[in-house]
Amino acid sequence: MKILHTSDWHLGRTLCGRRRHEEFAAFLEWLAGIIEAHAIDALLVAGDLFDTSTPGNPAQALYYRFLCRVAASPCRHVVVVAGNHDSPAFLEAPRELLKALDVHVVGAACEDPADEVLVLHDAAGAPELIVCAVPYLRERDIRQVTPGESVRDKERKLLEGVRGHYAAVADAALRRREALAAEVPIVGMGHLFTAGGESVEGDGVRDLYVGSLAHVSPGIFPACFDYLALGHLHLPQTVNGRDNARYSGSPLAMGFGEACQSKSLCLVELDAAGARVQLIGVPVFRRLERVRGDWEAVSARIGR
Ligand SMILES: [Mn+2]
Repeated sequence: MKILHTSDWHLGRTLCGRRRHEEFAAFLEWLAGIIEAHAIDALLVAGDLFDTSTPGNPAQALYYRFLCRVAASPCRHVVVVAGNHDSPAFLEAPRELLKALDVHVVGAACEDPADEVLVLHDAAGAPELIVCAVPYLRERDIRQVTPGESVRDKERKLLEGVRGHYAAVADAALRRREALAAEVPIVGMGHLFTAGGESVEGDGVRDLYVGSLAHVSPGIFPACFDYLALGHLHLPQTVNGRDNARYSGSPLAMGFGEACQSKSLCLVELDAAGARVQLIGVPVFRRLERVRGDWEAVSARIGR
């Protein structure tokens, strides 16, 4: 089974006040082509689909048009979880309608962790993949506030909350698999910062978590995940060197700080032997460049 993992599209994001609609449109057009060319069975989008909780109409139009195109392609499933930039309510509003297109959306942590477990079926109706679709976990989802707690108590409770949530969802997934009595792979999703992760200055990532969700250690993720598809960090990277646990990274450079990064998607092939990952480079739809020097040098560079 072939899975495509991406995240952090940030549709609607502007750069120095300029709209980037054409770049986003070009990316989604290219992505739809990749899904068709590689005969992808499931597309996983690990959060931050939109840049703000109230995306404008052009960004929404891109998103829905893309989902309709993928729904009409041989790609059988799309799973979307919310990131810290997304509004859970906005993403989930068309949930029932999208379900009819085989697009599954989880905007907020569910009261019953089993509700974040999706069993996806192949064309013949047999289960082919279990997805633990964990969205960005907000403080209120995972932490009970008690009077008089210290900053350290708060951090500890957050980390325990994240670990507990992943453990509960993984447990539910294992129970579902047992009930299916079929050797179906399990894929985890999430949108969070794991310790050791890399970000760069000016990508809008680093400052998000100051004073909020702490950096979880890679050890909190349950061992039953055959692959872990994460979002939040914009630089493509593995989690702690594990080939089957990755941040896909953002497909477009979100700022000049990311201008020199090569952007990619993760194409994951799952079979009895496990997960094999191949990176697919995303073309640069508009080149960003920092120019330094005196005016003569800068103006000469711009003129070229
Ligand atoms: Mn992001």
